[in-house]
Amino acid sequence: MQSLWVDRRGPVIKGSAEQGPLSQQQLDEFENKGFLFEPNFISGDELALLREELKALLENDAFRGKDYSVVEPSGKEIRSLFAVHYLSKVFARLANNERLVGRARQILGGETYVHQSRINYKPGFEGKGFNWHSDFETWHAEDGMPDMNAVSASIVLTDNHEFNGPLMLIPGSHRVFVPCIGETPDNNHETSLKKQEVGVPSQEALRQLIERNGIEAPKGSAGGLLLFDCNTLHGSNANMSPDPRSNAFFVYNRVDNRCGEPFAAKGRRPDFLAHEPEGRFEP
Ligand code: 6CS
Ligand code: FE
Repeated sequence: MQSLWVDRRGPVIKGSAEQGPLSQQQLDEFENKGFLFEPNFISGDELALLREELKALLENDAFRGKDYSVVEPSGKEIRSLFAVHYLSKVFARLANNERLVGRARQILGGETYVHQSRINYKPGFEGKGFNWHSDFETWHAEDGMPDMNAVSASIVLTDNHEFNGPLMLIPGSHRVFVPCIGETPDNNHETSLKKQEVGVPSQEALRQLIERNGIEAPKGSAGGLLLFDCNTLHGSNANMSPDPRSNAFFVYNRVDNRCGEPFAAKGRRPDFLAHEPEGRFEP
């Protein structure tokens, strides 16, 4: 019987506590669990400005219908807005903020660039979920990302509670690579960004990994920071509450891990999903 997964080789954390800003204890937690949640990372006026910009971007009709603005399966509400660090000066400043870049550099052990940015809006009642998946599986297969040297920084912009679909993660799942069955369909992203059905782990692999370490869903008020490894299995439920669950994500990739030809897809995905280190993006 084919094995459910392949064990990941080598350390997850490639930097050191001496570099800062994360402590040895925080690095150890990330190494063991594959994620680290820091409540109240951003607050006050800085958070208020981000929330205003979140609303302005959501209401900007210029983005409607563009490939980087993905709507929910219902076709109405915006599900994800990609390349936000190119669309917004406020989010560009946040993406380049040393408090984030320093964490990424410390975890990855080298200089980084933004491989992808997005705001997942998950509007009240309408925001649908995301099936369990490893981002690295997609970025390796479809964007040509060679190794697991990328980290996602998710900034919680609206309160995340148990009813509005907080991000759920399987602790320790970053230590195994779960191969996904089936070929990558052409232009897979045109459906996977709305509802990912291809490139998802088997239920047996999920069952065994969840039996080992359970599921965690960091919750809390707006302003928290969730750092998670590119290979940590995660997903989220639909939003069953009136409260939006809007998070901004920046994916930092190590410069020497830049994307090349896809490892399991016929063609490269559009640049709003996989930026080049020196790339420009024309909205
Ligand atoms: O395909 C991607 O790049 C996106 N898909 C998911 C479900 N998470 C990561 C990323 O935003
Ligand atoms: Fe994801």
